[in-house]
Amino acid sequence: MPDVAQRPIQLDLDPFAPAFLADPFTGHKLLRDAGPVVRLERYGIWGMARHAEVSAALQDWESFCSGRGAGLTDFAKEHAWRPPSIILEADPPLHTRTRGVLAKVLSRPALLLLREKMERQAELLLDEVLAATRFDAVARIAQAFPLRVFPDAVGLTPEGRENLLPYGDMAFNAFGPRNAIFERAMARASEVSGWIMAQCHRSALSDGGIGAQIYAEADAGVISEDEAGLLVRSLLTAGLDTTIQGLAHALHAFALFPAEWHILRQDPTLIRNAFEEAIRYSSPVQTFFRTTTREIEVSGVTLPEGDKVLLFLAAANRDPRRWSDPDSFSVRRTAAGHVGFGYGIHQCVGQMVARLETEVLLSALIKKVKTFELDGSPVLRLNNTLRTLEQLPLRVTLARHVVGRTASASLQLRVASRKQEALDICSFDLVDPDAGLLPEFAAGAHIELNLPCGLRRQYSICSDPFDRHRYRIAVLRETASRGGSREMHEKLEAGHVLTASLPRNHFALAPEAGYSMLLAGGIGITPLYSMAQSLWRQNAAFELHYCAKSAEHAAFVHELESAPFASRVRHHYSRGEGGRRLDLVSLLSAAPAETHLYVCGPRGFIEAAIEAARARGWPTRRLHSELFGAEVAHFDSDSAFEVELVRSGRVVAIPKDRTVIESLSANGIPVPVSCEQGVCGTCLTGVLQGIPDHRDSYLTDDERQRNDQFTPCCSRSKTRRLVLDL
Ligand code: QZP
Repeated sequence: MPDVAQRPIQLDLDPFAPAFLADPFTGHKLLRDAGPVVRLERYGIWGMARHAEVSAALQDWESFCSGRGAGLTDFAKEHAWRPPSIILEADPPLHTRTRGVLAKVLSRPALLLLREKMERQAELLLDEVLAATRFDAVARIAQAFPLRVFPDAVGLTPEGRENLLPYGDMAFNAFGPRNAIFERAMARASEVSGWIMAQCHRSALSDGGIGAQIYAEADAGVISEDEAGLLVRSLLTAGLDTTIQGLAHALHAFALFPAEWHILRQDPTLIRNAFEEAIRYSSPVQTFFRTTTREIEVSGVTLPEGDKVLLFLAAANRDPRRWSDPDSFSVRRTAAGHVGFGYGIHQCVGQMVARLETEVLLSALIKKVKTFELDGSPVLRLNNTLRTLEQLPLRVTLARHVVGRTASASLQLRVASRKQEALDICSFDLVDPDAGLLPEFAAGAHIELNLPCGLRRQYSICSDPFDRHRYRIAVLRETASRGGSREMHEKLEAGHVLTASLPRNHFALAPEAGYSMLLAGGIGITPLYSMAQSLWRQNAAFELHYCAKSAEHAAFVHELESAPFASRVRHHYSRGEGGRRLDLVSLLSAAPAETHLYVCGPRGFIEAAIEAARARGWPTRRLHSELFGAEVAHFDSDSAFEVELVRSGRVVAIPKDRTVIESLSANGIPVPVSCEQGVCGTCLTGVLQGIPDHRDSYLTDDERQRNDQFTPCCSRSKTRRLVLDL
């Protein structure tokens, strides 16, 4: 085809008419099949409904701006129904600054502090609702849950909260034309808006809430007092109807695809993906507008400057050009790349709120509900932007037993005993609450504990893998603790029951090792102690070197001295007389050929040992390490490094000006990715060796320190090479 401008395809279609909104699927197919860009003459606007064009327009914020409004109203020509949002309806540089504030207060680490409270609320709510087996899931669950957790999290007063949903109804309708649906929503506009605006003031918000955290950014000078108020307004506009409808549609999808519920119950680790797929499949936010900032050609059609462009997110999310079997809901599908949250710089900054609420609710629901089905037709409430379920009648059957241990990938563990092992080190014996056998683990494995305060912490198992009756862990009380080790030391007593992950292992013994050298630094003894017991049972040759500040700082000293393998253990102390410090160089030179080295401890300890071994020519395959402790290493940003993909053995160079994702994709290795700014966690990838330079706002400090995963969309490497679980 010659490369000439094509005449635009015109459609006489009203995407805001009741018939279209009641059944958008027919209209979406028509729009997609009509062409990559269509002219919607009724409104004098352009429309895009295919994934490729929608996604490209969302990423090109310089050509398709938001500052002239994300609705049909062009702020350059007409009055907005309220002062524009300073994040949604703004472009850089204003947007960059305001987004930074919300990104911080809505980041996953910030929200995880709310998780435990949410989990309790979900349990309570579901116990109330499931007293009946037939109910309206919109009112009882999809609305009730966010209404119980979100306004509290923001810090709103209890009075007047009934204004929140009418306000959302107004705002989402106001992105469309001034039709009858809009007029109905605006009936009580001044009263409702008045209440909302009053809640945005600093004085209306309780201490410690997300609202107060936004005002703290005003105190820090990042935004003005007025801007803080407008950002609180953004939370109140966008934070409730969206998550409510996300939940409602997710429940609807499971009722329509009952086999998917079954799959989720068998493997709850799919919940995260199920959330993503529910957003793709249902697209609560159906459409959004941009405005062209210049004349721009899109797939052969020239759009002039200053025109409104309607992006059909929901149509793109079911575009058969992008998705196979797009109208099926499948919790195993890779849904990353959907545009249900938008894409690019404006991608939903509150997505972690939605994700957390949905994950918490689904996690509680799979334990309690075995099957559910529609108990009548769902009722829609037509809205110009948000696909809104007003009623979802469900009938459920309850699970007689909670989801089983093998299916749920989580464990209940009872603290059988605790013991002070050394200065600041306490060990805990964790057992099955029913006195049964625990799942097997191999030496080097760790478990993740959900602490009562809501924090999650990973601990290596230091007991003998042969002993299936207990997992023993040992915890160092860290002075810079963010709460985990303090809670373990001060609160965790015999008799307490915790949930934990199944054992996972990123630090396993190499099966082929002829001789093993185990080097422990401080609390790094834990996985190595387990390894020593395992190697002893296998009659394998090994030596264990245990470095600590002093004998008082070392755990398990007496046990190790009376162990059957005591002759293979050497203690090294850095403080005090005697000078029994570890001499790495002579140790490594005396090692038999083909020795494998296992190192665990603080970063500096590991790096010194690994570097010394490398310097003596030890190949990577004989070097194994796991990082403990909390130091922040030297920040050597934006240098080149390389990644090794463990499954294929391929090594890919990452130049200093390219992300890992970009470099992998340029080498034909696609990794699912979404926000490309370290917010969403979609691209989270396991790291088997090397130390990532974390640049995301997804991982908690604790998760970063483990260095066993990173976000390749924005994070880099502190070591010359990262070995990835790809
Ligand atoms: C609404 C605001 C689906 C979103 C576009 C919802 C939304 C986001 C932000 C705001 C309003 O900033 O007021």
